Amino acid sequence: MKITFLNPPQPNSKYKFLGVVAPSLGIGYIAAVLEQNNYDVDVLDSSALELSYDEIGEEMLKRNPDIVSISALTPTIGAALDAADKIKNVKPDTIVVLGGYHPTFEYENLLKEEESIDVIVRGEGEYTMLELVQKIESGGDLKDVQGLAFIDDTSEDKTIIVTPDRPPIQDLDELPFPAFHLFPMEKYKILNITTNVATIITTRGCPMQCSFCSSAALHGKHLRRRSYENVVDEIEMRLQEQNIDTIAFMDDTFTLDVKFVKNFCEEIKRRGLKFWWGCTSRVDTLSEELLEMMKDAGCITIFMGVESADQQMLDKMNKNITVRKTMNAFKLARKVGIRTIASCVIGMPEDTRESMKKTIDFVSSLKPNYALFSLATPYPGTRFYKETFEKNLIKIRDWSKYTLINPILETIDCSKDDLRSIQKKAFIKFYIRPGYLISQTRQDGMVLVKTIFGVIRQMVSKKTNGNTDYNKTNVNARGGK
Ligand code: B12
Ligand code: SF4
Repeated sequence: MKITFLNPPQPNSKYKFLGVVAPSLGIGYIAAVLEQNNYDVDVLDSSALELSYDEIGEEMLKRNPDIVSISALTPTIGAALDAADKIKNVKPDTIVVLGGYHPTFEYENLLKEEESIDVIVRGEGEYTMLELVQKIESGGDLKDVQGLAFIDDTSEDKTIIVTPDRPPIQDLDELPFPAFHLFPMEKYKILNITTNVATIITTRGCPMQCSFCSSAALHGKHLRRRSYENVVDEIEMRLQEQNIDTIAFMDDTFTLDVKFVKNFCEEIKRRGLKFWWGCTSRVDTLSEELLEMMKDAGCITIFMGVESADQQMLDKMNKNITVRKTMNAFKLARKVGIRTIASCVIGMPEDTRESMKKTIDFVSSLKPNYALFSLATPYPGTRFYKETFEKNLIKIRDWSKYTLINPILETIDCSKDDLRSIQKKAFIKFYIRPGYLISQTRQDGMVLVKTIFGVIRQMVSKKTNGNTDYNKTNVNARGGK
């Protein structure tokens, strides 16, 4: 039985957030589990390879898989569905499976409206996919596999069968390392530059449960993490096998478990491993001691969620941080000499021009090296989505626009156009400051600073320049307008 994993095409270059094109760890893990169980697996990353739908069709005829498994986020669901249509068109007997964030929460609309989708995997995919493939192979009953949704083909009215949820994988160390050998590694980029950066994830789940976060909705509220030995084993392997010098930890909050981080830093030193790394953090998890240890172990950049300067807004998001803690974390990182990226959200329904201005000014006062101003976006499965949906606040149903740079909501005193303009001005205000430009260029060099400017300009420009925009936008599952 042959299984091809498909990462759908990027509808346009704006989706390449910060110019990042990275291998999907989700697909990498599932493919590794199937390989471990002796299945014939390959990966078609049509985003990295910049394939058109016709080229995807040609690849399917060449590769001839029995099952194609497609991964989809909310903004890529339209592209995933168009790819599924293409696959069914060229090879109607292919079983098409859909998984990932968007299908996990929107399986009902998808199955009812989209004939090309045979099965949806909800939640964590490793063992659900393995059992699904085994069942398909043996001709068994899919109802016995936890974590699936599919149409009951004996029903006349498209009854959907939803099997019980699969409990989260408790021991992440039992998983093989992601099967990166199946990916076109030379195609991956950060800031649109081909890099020698590897991506690794050490945790799943988050106890914080911020209202807008899909990750906590899919991976659950208990932090599950790999042991530090297992993580450092993977790093050692990647340093030996791939031509890399930098590791980007993709965890939502790498520093949530302080003991883990300390052990991890000590283990890197003990094994004498030399590489640069960057990670994400919550402002309430950092101390000077921890930052010193991280720097000593090679950490050069930390991405931190500032979200808002307005305590009321932070509380609304259930963020559980204070403005004071944020100031302290940035001060400490600067003192220790680790670069910071501040990320904030503007345009929550209760945000006002005043509170957004406060946030934008606050970010500059933190003196981060770089800043991101995202527009509040309600992703399916989150509490934020439920609340804004019920209050009829969602103005845009086209899922391809759910990229954090398009206004989806309006606020008390701002229209969508106002929000777009506030976001643009926030970027300009932060980045176009003479003192900032001089100090950043001194630290990171002209080339890097220019590249970052180019990427940000592309992100917030109104123009889109892709040729693979999906073609059906008037249906609910694809995000009717
Ligand atoms: C790393 C990351 C990125 C990276 C790299 C993406 C990549 N290629 O891996 C970059 C920076 C490029 C990125 C960009 C964006 N991202 Co991002 N990203 C993440 C992050 C932090 C980790 C993803 C990851 O590797 N997880 C680890 C793996 C093991 O878990 P997983 O991805 O969930 O996969 C499991 C299941 O979902 C499922 N599964 C997934 N795919 C499939 C496919 C099949 C067939 C099956 C059966 C199962 C399955 O099984 C997997 C294994 O258990 C997540 C948050 C998170 N913790 O997951 C956000 C997240 C996925 N990103 C998100 C978003 C919104 C974006 C952006 C739109 C904007 C942005 N600023 O972040 C862009 C759009 C990218 C695009 N392609 O359109 C949202 C998605 C919400 C949604 N409903 O779509 C998340 C959940 C963040 C959040 N907190 O809300 N992202
Ligand atoms: S935004 Fe970060 S801290 Fe909040 S729930 Fe999501 S992962 Fe946890």
